Amino acid sequence: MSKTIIISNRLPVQLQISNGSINAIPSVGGLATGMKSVHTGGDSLWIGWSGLTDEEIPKELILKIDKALAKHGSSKVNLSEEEVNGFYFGFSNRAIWPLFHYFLQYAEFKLDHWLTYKSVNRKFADAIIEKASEEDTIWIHDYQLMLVPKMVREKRPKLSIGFFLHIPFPSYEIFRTLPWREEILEGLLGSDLIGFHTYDYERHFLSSVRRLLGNEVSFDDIYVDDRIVKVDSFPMGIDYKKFSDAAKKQKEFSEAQQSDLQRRLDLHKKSSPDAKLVVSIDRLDYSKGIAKRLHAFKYFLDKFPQYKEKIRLIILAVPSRSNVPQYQLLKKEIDELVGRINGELATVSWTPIWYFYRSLPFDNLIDLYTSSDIAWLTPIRDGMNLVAKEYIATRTDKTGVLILSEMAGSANEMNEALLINPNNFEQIADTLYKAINMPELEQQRRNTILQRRLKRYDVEKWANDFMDSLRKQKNRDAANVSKRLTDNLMSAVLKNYNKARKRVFFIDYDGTLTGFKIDPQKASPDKSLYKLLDQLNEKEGNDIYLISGRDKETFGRWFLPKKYNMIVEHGVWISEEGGEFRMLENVNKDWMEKIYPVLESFVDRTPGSFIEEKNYSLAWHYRNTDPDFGANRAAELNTVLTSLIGNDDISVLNGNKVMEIKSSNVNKGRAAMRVLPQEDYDFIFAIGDDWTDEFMFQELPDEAVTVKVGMQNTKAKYYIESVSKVRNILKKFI
Ligand code: GDG
Repeated sequence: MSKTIIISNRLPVQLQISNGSINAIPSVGGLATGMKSVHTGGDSLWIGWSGLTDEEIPKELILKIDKALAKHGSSKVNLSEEEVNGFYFGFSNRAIWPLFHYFLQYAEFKLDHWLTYKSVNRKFADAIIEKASEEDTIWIHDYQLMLVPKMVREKRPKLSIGFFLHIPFPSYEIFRTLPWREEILEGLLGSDLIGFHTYDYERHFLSSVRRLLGNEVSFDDIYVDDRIVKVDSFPMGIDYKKFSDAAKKQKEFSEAQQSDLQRRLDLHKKSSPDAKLVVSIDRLDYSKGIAKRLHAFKYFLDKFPQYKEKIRLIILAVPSRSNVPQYQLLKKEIDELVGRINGELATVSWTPIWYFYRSLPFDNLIDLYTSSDIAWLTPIRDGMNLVAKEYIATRTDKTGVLILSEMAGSANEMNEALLINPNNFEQIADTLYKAINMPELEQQRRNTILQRRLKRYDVEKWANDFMDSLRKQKNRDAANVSKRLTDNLMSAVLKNYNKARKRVFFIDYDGTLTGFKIDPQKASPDKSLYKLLDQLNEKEGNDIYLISGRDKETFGRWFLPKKYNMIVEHGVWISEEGGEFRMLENVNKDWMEKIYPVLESFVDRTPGSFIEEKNYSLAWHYRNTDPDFGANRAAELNTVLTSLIGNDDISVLNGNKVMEIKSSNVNKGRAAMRVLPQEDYDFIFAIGDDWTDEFMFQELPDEAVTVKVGMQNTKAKYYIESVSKVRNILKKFI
């Protein structure tokens, strides 16, 4: 039976060792809860680090620990202290975390950290390879394990692999500063599906892939060798029911059942009819903007002094990564700031800030959420921010105001919250004022909408959506695979070929017989290509047509007086058996004068693009421009040309990074069909890589063997993955 394997840095179980006995306690964190529906029964396994280094685990307990973890469907990856330091505290949290949260100034790029990151990723990958069978589905989590997908794919090419990034993916301008940027992208592209919290992170990732690796990207599909990798956004939700049920239960508590914290919170609320509680909960992390929030609070109290003695800010900062120097500095900064503000403003009956530097039990968390009139979350960058969602879920009477930084992923889905820029103190102070004075009806209106959405798209739905999408991707792959020109299919093609008496080959040039070059003039044929074409052509019964959009001068220079046929400029000219070019199609070129200056203006405004002037067509090449910019300009040019062309009999072809304007009655399909009746062919073969070749695939008779180079949608019967395979296929006909 196939199983699901989940991989994350940490296992969803906490290990406690005391007096030789082991206690494995399931974690209650968001991820562990969310994965419940995926991580169930005997058909799933969770692989991760236990939280204890090799040095911390007594040798005699290893087996016992493995058994205890197995009971929770978990299996551990063993890490030494040195590995944890280099991989987790080092590369993950001193390079990737700051960089991906736009704290470039904190990012440390150390070679030894990177090398440990790589070797630990290899350990995780090996653990998967050891446990996975061919039909299994693998879901890898987060920034600590970005190299794992490729490492697994190399050993197990058929596995279905998903990856989800829980933190932001930064813009290309930030990402490109990473010394090992290509390896990180290639690592991720080992997946079948890559998920992000928001569309912004997704488009940043796609842009980096296009710019740094040069892969072809079409909408959210990335073409990687013989695979299509899908990228999508899945905004993570919370266990809504758990939070709202806990809040309901807490409301029914008698005074005796209440926590000490709850009593303290109630005391504050009773201190004055307009007393307000504002809560903020985060890990102590510079990305969460705690220091700025404190400054903003002081700013607010200076601007609106009437709220002194009435408003209290509760800061719950959960200790995090205290081994990393930057976090130690931050702790010091926050301690001092809280001390300074409290020292300056406190009165005998009022302390403006209650500051907890610890993790509180779940029930206390609920006390804080349900008692606070306002949740104030001001991250400078945050992948999602689940606290914002949890606060809303606990507001059973629908009151309460959420102030949320627009830099948090969750702000995308929580428009009804009061969104702020965490750097704008004036705006924050005014928003806090607005929140304090927001009428209850208004609060309820906003929260009703928010709650409805959070309830619907909860964490279980998130996990199931991701898994569904991964399954669909696998099925899509399988559908694609059926068109791949495999060895078996090729044998059948060869059988027909050998039986045939008269055979014809239509072979495209650029992107088919040769890869793309920055300068198209440099893509001239090499010796082995001449040899291959000569041999194919000399074979009894074979006719070859090189069929290209190139101009006749270039092809004449490269191939004359070779004895094969050539159709150039998409079908305007033909040369047969080494003869001079003659016109195959009568075409009008009056339009060129009108269009040329338009293309020139696009060249001027699009660095890296150029015009190729052919006898009967004009091509605007944009392969060497910035990919996004080039694509935008191409769309713009398309609009301009469409309006200019009007009723003229010309058309615009969108090729592979080239737009070609030519007479409408010229295309490769029409040209191929004109030469076809000259002989009684009983084997027809056509191969090409781009849009212009689709005309041929469409026009040729049904029995023709048509082959697309690349995995994009095609009218061809078969495809092969890349240009590197074309010559081997053709060699089989010799
Ligand atoms: C990363 C991304 C993304 C907090 N204090 C206590 C406590 N918590 C719980 C909260 C919440 C969780 O911790 C924090 O989740 P966040 O989403 O706010 O932030 P990160 O830890 O930075 O998580 C983030 C997330 O991954 C998921 O993809 O949203 O952007 O940075 O669930 O309730 N829980 C208890 N006591 C506490 O004191 N029991």
